[in-house]
Amino acid sequence: MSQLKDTLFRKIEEQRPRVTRLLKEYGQVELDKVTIAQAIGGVRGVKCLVTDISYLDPEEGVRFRGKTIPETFAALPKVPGSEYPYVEGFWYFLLTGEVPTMEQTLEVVADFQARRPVPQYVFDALRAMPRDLHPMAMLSAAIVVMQGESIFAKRYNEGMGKGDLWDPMYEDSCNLLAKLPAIAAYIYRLKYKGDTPIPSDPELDFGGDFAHMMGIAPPYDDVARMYFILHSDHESGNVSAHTTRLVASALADAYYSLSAGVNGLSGPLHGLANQEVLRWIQSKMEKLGGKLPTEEELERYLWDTLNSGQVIPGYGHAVLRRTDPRFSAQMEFCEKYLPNDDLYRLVKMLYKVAPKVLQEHGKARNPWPNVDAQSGVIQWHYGITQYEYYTVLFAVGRALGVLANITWDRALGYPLERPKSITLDMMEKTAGIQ
Ligand code: HAX
Repeated sequence: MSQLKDTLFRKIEEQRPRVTRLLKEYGQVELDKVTIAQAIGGVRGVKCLVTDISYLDPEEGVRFRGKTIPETFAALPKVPGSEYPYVEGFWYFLLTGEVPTMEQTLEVVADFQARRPVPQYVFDALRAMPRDLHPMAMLSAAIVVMQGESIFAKRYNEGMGKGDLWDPMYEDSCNLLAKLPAIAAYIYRLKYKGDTPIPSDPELDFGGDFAHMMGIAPPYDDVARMYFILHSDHESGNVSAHTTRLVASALADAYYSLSAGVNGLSGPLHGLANQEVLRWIQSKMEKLGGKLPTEEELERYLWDTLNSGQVIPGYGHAVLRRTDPRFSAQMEFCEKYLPNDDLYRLVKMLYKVAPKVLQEHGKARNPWPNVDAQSGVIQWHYGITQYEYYTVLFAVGRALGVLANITWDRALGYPLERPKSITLDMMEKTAGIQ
């Protein structure tokens, strides 16, 4: 057994009695009451999901395994010559809650390198798809087309105990994760670079190999590492994480579950917002003949967008009530590497003007930027000018969090998810409406 799997197993053995005790002895303790507004309003704020992988505080932002984003970046072993950590070490950390040593990290790097080769039929399937298909649809299809590789499905069909389900879920998750950079880069080179895929470099780490297969020079390898880690997890209630978890709760394997989660991520109110941000910003610059707008012009543009009934992309959040620390982490990168980039300067100006306008508008509960307000700008700077591709990058990162979650869901034996519905009649009766 690898050090990661060994540590994970030890952690699972520690956690299981905690869940059993909570259920058996404290099962009737109330966490929250559900109101009509919450039932109609997308279950906002209802505490009914459990995960230890990350927690999203409305004021502070996400903590991965108890660590803030800066603490996470500082703690994990770094790729030599790079300022950012190994994605593989982050996977170890997400799964176990323990910061790995360099040796433990390099063991995962080698393990992922061995799991990396993508079956040829995946590339054949991608090539058979219409080239103008959205890259998220391609990614989702490429994941589910590998379902026949699932160790979980095979072992489940052979018959296995509930307590052992985490093991094949872990194996599928590692196999899938290790292959995602190559699949995502293949989609990019197939669709946008004249069908010129670049083979993987077996010596490189997850982020480094992705940058290499995209054909983009350093520091894009660091952009990839930063981006994948920042987008990995945001507790388990957001659409992509929750969809993955819901599908896996029916004991569907990681291939079916992640493909479903990727479909959820493709919504414009969720992961697609990063492509919308850039489209929105650039259409303003185009109208001005490529010039940066003044603050007054930008403010007018914001009002025009709001008055036409559209949202300001990249602003607002269902849980957060402050600037998203994932936005701030990317801003730090931009300040260092692209302070004079026109789009970045516009993002900065927007950060100054948009919260004030949204507050005045008075609808959004959170007028501050989320992760998507910034991410497309960095990708554009490094030559990825195809907006629609940005959500694929988000999906590769998100896979880390959701796959860690469904491995733990099986380890702790969480059951099939099945919330209860009621009718509008029943609700009106409960509310005392005649
Ligand atoms: N611009 C204009 N109006 C906004 C707004 C924004 N950026 N954010 C929220 N509102 C509006 C909502 O549409 C809602 O209006 P209605 O009452 O007419 O329906 C009202 O303000 C209250 O919404 P809320 O409670 O503040 O926010 P929600 O939890 O309903 O929605 C969203 C959260 C992220 C979907 C929302 O803020 C939004 O649409 N933002 C723009 C799109 C975006 O950036 N999405 C990415 C979010 C991060 C993410 O998940 N990335 O994957």
